[in-house]
Formats: sequence, C-alpha cells, structure tokens
Amino acid sequence: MGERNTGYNKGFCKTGAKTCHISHSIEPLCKIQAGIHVVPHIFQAPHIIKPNLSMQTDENRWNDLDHHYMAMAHEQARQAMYLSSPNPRVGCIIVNAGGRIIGCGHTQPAGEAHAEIQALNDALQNGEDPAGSIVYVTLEPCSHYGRTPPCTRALIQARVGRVVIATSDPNPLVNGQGIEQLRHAGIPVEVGLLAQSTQELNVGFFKRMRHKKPWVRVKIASTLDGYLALPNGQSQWITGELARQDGQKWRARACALLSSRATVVQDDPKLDVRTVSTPRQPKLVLLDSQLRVPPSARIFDANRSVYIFAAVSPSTQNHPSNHPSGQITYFVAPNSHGKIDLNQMLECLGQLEINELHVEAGGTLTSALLSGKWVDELLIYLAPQLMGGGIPWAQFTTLPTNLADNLQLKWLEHVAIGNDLRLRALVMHPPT
Ligand code: AOF
Ligand code: ZN
Repeated sequence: MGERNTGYNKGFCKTGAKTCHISHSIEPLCKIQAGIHVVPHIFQAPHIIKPNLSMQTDENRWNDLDHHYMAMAHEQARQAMYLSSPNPRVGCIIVNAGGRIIGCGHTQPAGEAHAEIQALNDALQNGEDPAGSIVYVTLEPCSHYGRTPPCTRALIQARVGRVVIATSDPNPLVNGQGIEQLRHAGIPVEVGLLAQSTQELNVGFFKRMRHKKPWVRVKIASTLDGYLALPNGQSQWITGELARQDGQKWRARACALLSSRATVVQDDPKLDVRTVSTPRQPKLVLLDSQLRVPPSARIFDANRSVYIFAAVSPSTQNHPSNHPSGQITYFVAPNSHGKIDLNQMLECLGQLEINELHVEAGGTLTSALLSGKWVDELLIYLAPQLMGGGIPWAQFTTLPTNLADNLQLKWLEHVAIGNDLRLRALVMHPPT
C-alpha cells in the first residue's frame, strides 16, 4: 500500500439523521395497497438476488477455515444486537495471508461506522495492513452513500485480496451492486456462506426491505390450555421469573414494542427494558383508537419515543395539557369501522424504519393481527398450569369450517426456561 491510511470512511456525516419525513404528521399516512399479503419466507432461500449475478450458494465450496471465520463474523454481528437498528446486524473479520485475524468489527449505531469500516480501522489500529487480506462479512458491503459512505470504496481503497459474503443486501439501494463494484475493481467475491445465519439475525431488516413492513413477533404468556388471564382480567404472573427475564431480551432486540389501550388500562404495564443492558429503549407503539389512555399511564414513564395510532385526531379533550407529549407522535389511521387500520399502521411503522415489532397485548389485538395475516412469528411462554377457562390468547371472529383452513404454523424451537416452555413458531401464510 502506498500512503499509510489513517482511517477508512473518515469524515462521514455523524448526525444519524433519519430520512423519514412523516414523524410529525397526524394525518392518515399511507395509502392502503390492496392485495398486499406478507409471506414470511425469511428463513427460506432468499429470492432477492438479481438473476444476472453469478453467485454460488453451495456451502461445500468453502473449507473449514472459511466456515470458522464466517462463524466468527456472525459472533461479531450478534454484538450489534441492541445497537445497530434500523441498520442490520453485520459482522466482519479480516484475515491476513498468514491466516491471522488482523481486524474485526460490527455495525455501530445508525450514522456511525458499518462493520467493514470498524474492521478495517481495527486492523490499522493494530498496525496491520489489510492489503491482500481475506474479508469475511455477513452482509454484502454497501455501495451507496447513505448516512455513511460506501463500504465498497473503503475495501477497494484498502486493496483487500478477497471478500467472502454470507448473503446479498436486500436493500434496493445495494442489492448486488456492492458485489459488482468489488468484482469490477478486480477483487474476487464469493457469496452464500452461512447466509441463513445472517437472515435469522436480521429477520426484521430483511422483512422491511422486501415488504416495507416490520417483522411482527407476538409474545404470549399462557397456561397450557391457552389462557392469558382469568375472566376478571388477572394475569400477573402466569409464567415464572426466568421466562419473564427471557422476555426482556426479546423486547430489547426489537425496534418497537406494541400494545393496546385495553392492555395498558387493564395492567398498567411499563413495557420497557429493565434487565438487559442496552444503549437504547425500543420505541413504544400504542393503539388507542379513541385516545382514551390517561396521561398517568406508566407506559409514558420511560424515556423513549411513543407513537400513538388512533382513529380520531388529538384534541384538548383527549390530549390533556398534562400529557407527557414531548416524545409523542400521533398517527390518525381509521378504518371504515372507526377502528385503527392495522395494515396502514404496519406500513407506517415500515416507513419509520421499524425492523422488528414486538407485540405484547391481549387476545383481541393478537387475534386481529393473526386474522389479518400480519403476524410473522409467535413467541409463546407456556406455564405448566391449567385455567380451565378464562381469556384465550387467540379467538377469531370467523372460524374455519375445514381443518385445512386453520392458520398453519411451523415450529422454530421449543426450550425449557425455568419451569416454563418457550415455543417459537412461524406463521405460514398461504402464498397469494
Ligand atoms: C454494510 N455494513 O455493517 C451495515 C450495512 O445509512 P448508512 O450509510 O448507515 O447505510 C445503511 C444501509 O447500509 C442499510 O440499509 C444496509 O443496506 C447497509 N448496512 N452495510 O456494508 C454494515 N450495517
Ligand atoms: Zn457499509
């Protein structure tokens, strides 16, 4: 390398400013696009790659060391779990010609360095020259000027010798162009090693990029016979302490938590992250069609942005002067029944760059989301108890007349957490 580098992609904009232009609107935001159905195929082979790109996806092509370093890159990516949103969780490992790791990095908060830049700068700080090295990165390097300059530019400038990528970037601004730019610069690029790990770690980012809506994960804490609460509404606590702590991790990784007026009025939950060390609280999305949640509700106590979706406009009656309004943005999105248009709400959250939406609500909202085929994943904590009756977590207004029409799920995992079971399932929507 000629002139010694003092750092890659230095001087980029660090404002972290969002490009979203809708945060102050109280008008209906998104036109409903009829006929759009979300098909959660995130764990299946992606079909986002431009067909003219020659990408090999046979993992057998790579040797044990390639697998090892890409697994390490994914460990790096996991360090961005609570950090990088709305950007994807990406990790990068740089290995020199002697097989020694000279730099590693993961995505920083939006507006700051991407994984590759972190890794290149790490190599420089270690006094190492990345020229000729192999770069293992869990997502296709970006090729565009976003909040930061393109990572491809930095990799080309560093004259790296080879780039191994887990999977291409579904962001339409990148989507194969990063690979093309590197190849065009004469750098050999291979794609497809541990692609599924990247997709699983970034279900929300992939869903938003492909479908412009968040990945909707509904959390349920239920008795074995499927009840959330006694008929008198009592629901604390069905599952044990360990399950509740585990639930905090799922809250922490989400961009936003969603709940309903009914749950907020009934339980007065804080709905925040307390037992996980995280640099940011997820945003709170409250569905309150008639704007009746009182300003004293504990959900307003946490220091975070609150998005309230309603079917009516805020006024002095329903938005009293003592409302903690500083961080509240209202969205008015009525449907023809005077309720909140859930499809429009999800489209708005997509525009607001919400990747993973974590729902903690009662049976009514959960059932409405399931009926509308908007749920991607169920996260169920099942307690070894029978209630024999009560408030069920799913009750549809229209029941199937044929077993084949039941909402089909696919188990992702079942694990014991203390005395409870954690079940995760994908909701399989029929292809449309
Ligand atoms: C990478 N490495 O670590 C990440 C990438 O606004 P910017 O400049 O931060 O760009 C954000 C986009 O860059 C994001 O939507 C995604 O396409 C890509 N994220 N790319 O090469 C990374 N986080
Ligand atoms: Zn980048």
